[in-house]
Amino acid sequence: MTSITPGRRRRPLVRRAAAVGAVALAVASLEPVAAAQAAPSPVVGGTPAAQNEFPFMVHLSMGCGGALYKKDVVLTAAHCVGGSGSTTRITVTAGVTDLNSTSAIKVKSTKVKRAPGYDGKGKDWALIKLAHPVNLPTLKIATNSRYNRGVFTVAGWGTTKETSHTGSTKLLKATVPYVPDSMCRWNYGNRLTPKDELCAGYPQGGVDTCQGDSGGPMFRKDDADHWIQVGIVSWGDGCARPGAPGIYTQVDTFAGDIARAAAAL
Ligand code: 4AZ
Repeated sequence: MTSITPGRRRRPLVRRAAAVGAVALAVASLEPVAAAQAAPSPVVGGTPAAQNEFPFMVHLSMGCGGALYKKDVVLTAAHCVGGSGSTTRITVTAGVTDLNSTSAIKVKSTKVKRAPGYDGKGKDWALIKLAHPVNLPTLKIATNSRYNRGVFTVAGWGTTKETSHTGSTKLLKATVPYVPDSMCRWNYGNRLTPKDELCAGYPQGGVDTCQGDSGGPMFRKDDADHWIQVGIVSWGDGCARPGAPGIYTQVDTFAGDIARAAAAL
């Protein structure tokens, strides 16, 4: 049994899901306690996603998003989980846009692998192993920086505004343009870890990921017109504020680590 310790908290404004995940995992192999309640939640300035539009999208019971990396492995954010180790406490909901749908596929976790060395700054990725594979398409991850540009799609069940604590149970989607690190630094300064993080959003704000979207994918089409994941919803100063882009884990930086961790999970 490996250690399961709550992650260090920082940026309380935007990392509320972290604490929930930490609690969920911290108790994972200990005594049962009340399960952490997932905030029903979705993306500021978004529109409903169609059934089967993003079949790799999953919802995690601690109130985060994720994407199917393998049929039995979900890629999410490190700040959504409390550490690495065995846990059956996470329920993964797949195959639906409506979390209340009777056709939802629900699978329990067996293990979590959080990014080695994760300390709340950068490295915001984690893998969740499922009790059994689900028969749904996976989302390929970027292995180089060539797709870290252009316009990205984000999707999630997070809140629809910064001040909300609840949202829709339906999956929402939005598109947000790439923001270069040099511009992203205008707002975030040294809080941004450029090699570990990608920024996206409109200068005027209005469209963004928000609380509860964490761990979900940011993706675009590759040259072969297939979806490719370039980011993981990580943090930001509030949601959809002018001049404060959303911050995403830069997936290509960790593609090798993620592949090795998934193979070993
Ligand atoms: C959150 O609390 C969160 N605007 C996720 C993404 C963003 C802000 C907050 C980006 O999970």
